[in-house]
Amino acid sequence: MRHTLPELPYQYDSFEPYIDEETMIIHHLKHHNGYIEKLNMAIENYPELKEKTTEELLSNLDAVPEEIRTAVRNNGGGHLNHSFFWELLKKDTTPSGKILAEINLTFESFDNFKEKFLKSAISVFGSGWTWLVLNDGTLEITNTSGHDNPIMEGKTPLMVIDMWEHAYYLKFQNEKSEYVTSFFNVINWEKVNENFMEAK
Ligand code: MN3
Repeated sequence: MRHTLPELPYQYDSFEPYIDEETMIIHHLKHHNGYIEKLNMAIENYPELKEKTTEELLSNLDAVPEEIRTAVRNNGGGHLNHSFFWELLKKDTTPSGKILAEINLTFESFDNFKEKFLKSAISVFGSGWTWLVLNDGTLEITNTSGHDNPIMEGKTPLMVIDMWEHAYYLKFQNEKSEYVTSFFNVINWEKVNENFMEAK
């Protein structure tokens, strides 16, 4: 199977003014697609790897031959993380249900969670991602570097923000915290709640 670019269930301008249209277009058609092309190239001569999903590849990198392991890690991770990220964007949802209750329990309040998430995100050095994950039944905020995914450490991703410069630089330049604050207006909390219920 060849990996292909997932179509987005919304228009590129759907998240204005929080995420600009131009960034969405370049991010999806150039960056995400680039990872997919490089992943397909890396596994081209490995029929057994072509049968695997990106989740399967990333959660067991030891099964990937050493000569293509870095390429699979970077580009398979890029494909997996972006596919997950796109699904988490939606305007006008509010945190509610079980996930909100769990956030309040773990972080004392939603505002406290938001503050911790923001701090963690702006502390990403170089390129990486900031995640809300379930780790052994407990909510946790964690950063990964490059395109690493928490499943590589046995954690289940619930929500994520892309902290690579290509995700925000056109609109926010070096104002990382404005980007993260803005992102909080387009988090699909229905989807995060769904991810949480599945992970439990
Ligand atoms: Mn990106």
